[in-house]
Amino acid sequence: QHNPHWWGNRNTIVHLFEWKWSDIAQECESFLGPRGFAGVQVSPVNENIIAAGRPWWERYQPISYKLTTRSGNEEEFGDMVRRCNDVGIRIYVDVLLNHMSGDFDGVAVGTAGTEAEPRKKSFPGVPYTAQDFHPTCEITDWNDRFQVQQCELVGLKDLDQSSDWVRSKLIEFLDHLIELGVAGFRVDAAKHMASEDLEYIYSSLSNLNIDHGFPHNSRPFIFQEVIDHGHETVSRDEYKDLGAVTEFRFSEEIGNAFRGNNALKWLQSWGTGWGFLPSGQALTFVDNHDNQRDAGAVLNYKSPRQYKMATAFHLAYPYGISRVMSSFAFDDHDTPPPQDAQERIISPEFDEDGACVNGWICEHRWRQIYAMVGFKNAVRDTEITGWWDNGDNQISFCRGNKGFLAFNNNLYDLSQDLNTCLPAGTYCDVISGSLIDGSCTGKSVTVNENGYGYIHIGSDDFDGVLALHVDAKV
Ligand code: QV4
Repeated sequence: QHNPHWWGNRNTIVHLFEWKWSDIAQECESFLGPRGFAGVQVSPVNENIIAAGRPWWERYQPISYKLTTRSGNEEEFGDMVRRCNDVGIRIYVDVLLNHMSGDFDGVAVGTAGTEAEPRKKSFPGVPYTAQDFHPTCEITDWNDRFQVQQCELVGLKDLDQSSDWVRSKLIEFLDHLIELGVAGFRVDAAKHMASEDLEYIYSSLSNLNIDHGFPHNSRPFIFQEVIDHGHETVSRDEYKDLGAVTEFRFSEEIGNAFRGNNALKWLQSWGTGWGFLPSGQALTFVDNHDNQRDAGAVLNYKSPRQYKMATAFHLAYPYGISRVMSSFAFDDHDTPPPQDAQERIISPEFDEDGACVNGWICEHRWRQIYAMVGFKNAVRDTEITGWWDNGDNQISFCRGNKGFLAFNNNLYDLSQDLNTCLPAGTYCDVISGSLIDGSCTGKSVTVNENGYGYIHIGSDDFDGVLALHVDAKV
């Protein structure tokens, strides 16, 4: 179940973290469709606990499978899926199959008004009782398979997926979403579930809904959250044949490279050459909603220059199933999404350039990022050719004869003739500007009969990357 069911030449998923369904529907129609995105990963859709201050992570603590959260209700969800599918944007839901909520004193009331007593493992809204869960224990040794898969991840009540009842409830929940037209699922905390149980669940799911434009017998796309740094007892290899797996090493290594801890010239062998999963099994990202909050090598929107360069490389190099992060501004791990005084999530607002202004970061609306989504579509099905580097942090390469990329992460200028592999003509750099009414609003490059063009990226230029492709030829 590795096929994401993209439309046409589309290639890129965006995670609209904590967005409301009505805003996503609008975004599909007004921005994502026209800009050539392929799909959206949405936040968890089922009822969750209400945590004080409304941190984003309350949505990772389920109370029932009713589709009411701060993002909207079932009707709004269904409307979003239909409207997005109508403009060729697929919806993938973040699903919590591993656990229910953590401890809560007394009776908890969820976002759909359902009551539960998590401490007693009593979730009448499903219903689940204590016998549907693994015994309570803590994960202290992350290389102990029993603990990782049968104890409680940060105290979250751990469902027993080998039980027929639990399986049937999870399948019913996922099938309900398939009926509503989704294309697949991000499986949260997959590592904390036995792969045999997941295999049973995935293979029991319905085919995708033909009323939403999916071909007959289409299987749901599955991508599983398994964090594997390369030395884990529970490894990504146990899951990769069931569906795609999040490739966390990609995120860490691309961060290292563009932070300057590893010369860009080494990226020539990017992909499986770095020990990553085979391309079709790897869900790739510069950052995700968890690791963007951790200190370390991973880049996030707070280092925009390097972040845009890393994203350009991510989307230009033909490896993996690409996902772009779209964040809200945060100070610490618990910062809630933009909300009003009644704790309702607020809608994004945009300035005249289309950038988000009211607490939403919307990396996917940064020109340098959505332009690379267009680049990836334009060069689809071509290979890397014509690799060049200066032996250090200046590199360039072609995507067949359809696209060309150059990066300068050195503290001196890149100024020289390089092989762009493109047909002769003048091309707009889609990073510094766009092709508008037949001319370039940013840099342009003239390519001669031999495919060479003069490339300049100053060390103090606003962006350290330049990108040309055939759809932005003057
Ligand atoms: C606290 C203590 C625990 C204690 C527990 C007891 O920290 O030690 O056992 O109380 O009651 C929140 C709080 C956390 C709290 C927990 C339970 O932050 O302090 O535990 O709730 O009340 C998200 C957040 C977590 C959040 C959780 C549930 O990141 O902070 O916990 O949601 O709301 C591993 C896994 C990987 C996982 C990753 C974070 O292998 O699968 O850790 N990633 C996914 C999601 C992630 C999510 C979860 C899993 C859980 O991507 O966003 O965690 O669904 O690497």
